[in-house]
Amino acid sequence: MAASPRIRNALTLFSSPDCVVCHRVRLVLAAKGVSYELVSVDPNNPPEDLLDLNPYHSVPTLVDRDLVLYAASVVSEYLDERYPHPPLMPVDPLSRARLRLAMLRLELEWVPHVQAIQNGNKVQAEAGRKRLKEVLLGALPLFKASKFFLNAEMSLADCAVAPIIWRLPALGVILPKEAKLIEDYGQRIFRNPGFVRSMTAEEKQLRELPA
Ligand SMILES: N[C@@H](CCC(=O)N[C@@H](CS)C(=O)NCC(=O)O)C(=O)O
Repeated sequence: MAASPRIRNALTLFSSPDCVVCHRVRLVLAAKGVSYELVSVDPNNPPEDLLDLNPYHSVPTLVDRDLVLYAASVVSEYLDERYPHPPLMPVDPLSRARLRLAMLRLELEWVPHVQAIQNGNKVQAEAGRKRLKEVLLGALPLFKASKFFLNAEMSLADCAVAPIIWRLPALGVILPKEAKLIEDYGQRIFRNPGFVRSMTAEEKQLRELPA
């Protein structure tokens, strides 16, 4: 579908102010150093442009001239190919497939708990906290394996993982001491100037940046 004539910039991202999935795409854009127009969306009251462009009305939605993309995985992979430097995927097919699978599992098994905590009722939020803690502890070996998530260099997977780790204190998810390396991993990413650039004012309030 063609982009709406109301969209002024070639590259435009529809994004919500505290959305872990939107943050993932904003982090990819920040890592690439790409400038774009940010359209801030209240998911409960999406603007007409978004209703016209995306049949699911979801954020993040990216418009690049006549191309309209949605689903964070599709948008992130497109951006990595469209702006190849720095590359955010390894080159060999095996490592690429592993990272894609990890990102899929994160979408299916981690993100719904974040959203339950943010948007659910008290019972759903409490269940979300418990499950998110469990999946993170279950993933400890993955955080141990390399400097970044399943990879020696920062990748699209870190762009998906780090926004979740950033939110843990605000979500009320407190990890035990033996999970310190998850926090250490987070701090490595949070120190990156791209991470700071990726955040909205609302997200910056969620915790202190490392010194
Ligand atoms: N699978 C989608 C999910 C994104 C998502 O859950 N977005 C939420 C905001 S955090 C949203 O747009 N909710 C409103 C809706 O889906 O109508 C993606 O990867 O982009």
